[in-house]
Amino acid sequence: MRIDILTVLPQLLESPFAASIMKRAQDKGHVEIHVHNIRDYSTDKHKNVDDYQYGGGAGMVMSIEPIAALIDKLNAERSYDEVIYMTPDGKVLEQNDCNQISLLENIMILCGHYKGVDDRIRQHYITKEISIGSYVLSGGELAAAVVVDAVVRLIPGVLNDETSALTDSFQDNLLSPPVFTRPPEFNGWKVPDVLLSGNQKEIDRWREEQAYQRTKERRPDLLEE
Ligand code: 6GU
Repeated sequence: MRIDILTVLPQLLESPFAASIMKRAQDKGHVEIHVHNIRDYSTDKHKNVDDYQYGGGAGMVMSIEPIAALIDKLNAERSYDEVIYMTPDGKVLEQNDCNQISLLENIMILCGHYKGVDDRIRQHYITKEISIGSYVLSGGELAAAVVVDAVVRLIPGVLNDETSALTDSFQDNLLSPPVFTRPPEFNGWKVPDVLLSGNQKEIDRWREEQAYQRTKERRPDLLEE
């Protein structure tokens, strides 16, 4: 998979992909992540990437020219399955969206800033609009990093058996059961006996029951789906 991220703040997207599973996924060739600075495509003499909005009002709008120049350049190099715009008024991301995006070959992700982008970008270039929740971030970069992380870990081969995505919370509309490791007792707080029993059938049954109970208590909406 190839992911091109379009941003006015490329610094914000350096560390999220430079460690752990995201780094290994790139090193092993499962994904290429390219971060592009929109400002490099400004032809304005001050390298501006935003302007006052028509009709008046506070807040700047990201201009169409530099973004269009960058998207046109990328489109000429390869064909993209989706051009995603990160925006608080997009569809709220869920695991199923991530599963679908993880099957794609090439995607672009445009990060919004200020009051957003000139709407003609959305009308003529964007194929999917994503939000990561009902709250407002200063820009789309952190949200884009969330999407990339959630998607890349689903690409076959990125995770090994121990970190398998198949047992993640949400994959079966259930939250994950509680987990424990050594020591078996700390401060008098004990690990549930069943996990030390060696009876795999009992353990599996206990985990299923716990997953169901947790989901019922914390996210009953998932059980209704
Ligand atoms: Cl994608 N962008 C911004 N700026 N805020 C958000 C968001 C995106 N998703 C939730 N809040």
